[in-house]
Amino acid sequence: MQDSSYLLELCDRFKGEYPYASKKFVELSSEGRALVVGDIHADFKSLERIYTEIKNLGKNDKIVHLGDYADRGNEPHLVYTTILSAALEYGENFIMLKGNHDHATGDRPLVHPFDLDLKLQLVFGVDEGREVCRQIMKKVWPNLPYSAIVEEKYWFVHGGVPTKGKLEGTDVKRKEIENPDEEILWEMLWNDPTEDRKNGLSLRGYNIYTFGKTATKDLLNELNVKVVVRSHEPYKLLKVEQDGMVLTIGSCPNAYSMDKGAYLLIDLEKEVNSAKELLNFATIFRA
Ligand SMILES: [Mn+2]
Repeated sequence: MQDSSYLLELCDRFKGEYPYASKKFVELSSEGRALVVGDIHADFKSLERIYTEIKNLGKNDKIVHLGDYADRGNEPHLVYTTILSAALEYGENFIMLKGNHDHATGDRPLVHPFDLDLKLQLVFGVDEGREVCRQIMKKVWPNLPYSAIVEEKYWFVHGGVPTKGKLEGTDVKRKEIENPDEEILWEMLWNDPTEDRKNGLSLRGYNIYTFGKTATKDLLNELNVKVVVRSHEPYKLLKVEQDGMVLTIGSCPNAYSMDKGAYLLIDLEKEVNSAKELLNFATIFRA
């Protein structure tokens, strides 16, 4: 069995040392570049591949993780150890967003598959594994920001646009994105885009919706940005949707039995009008 003390120490330090630990909404400057990483889902091999880019980053460059760190893959301990150490090392330049797999109501994660507990037990032994899982849920998850913005350009979020159950469009205000209630947060973590104008019900579950083009346009206007950059559907790999208003990125091919994964290294200083332009900043790697 492996020793869990370093990972437990990282969990302990996270709330006090990670600069966005108490923030729900991160405002990023448009200086430098952003290494944007989609869902990882315990796919450590892909994370290592993506992190080879870090050595090329400068002091104004950022790393933006779009959430979903564990479940599915077999190495959540290595993924959490690596990402939490990077969060503490890069501080303000490291944005570790919350995904639906990094969210609990009380101490109950409301997601399937939820295998973090079991996978950690396999690595650390039953008691220690359970304890590491508890500590991640208690000390890391509640301290992850929900979304990030680069003014006039990008809104980064795990799932997407909240609809509050409206049939078409959304009247969610910037203040509600900055400080969402549980219902809006839930939709930000769980929703997926549809190519319809209207919103729809999602097969994913209760109070989850597909957001249509009108809702996306409404929120882009409200936030004064051009593109929603999100993950949550890794099998889309790198997909421009809704006439260039939405980009979906998938970064964990090994967790989804895919042969390729993707990440972005966006030049934030460049003007942007469509998600299509982001394809120029993408790298596709082999699983
Ligand atoms: Mn997800």
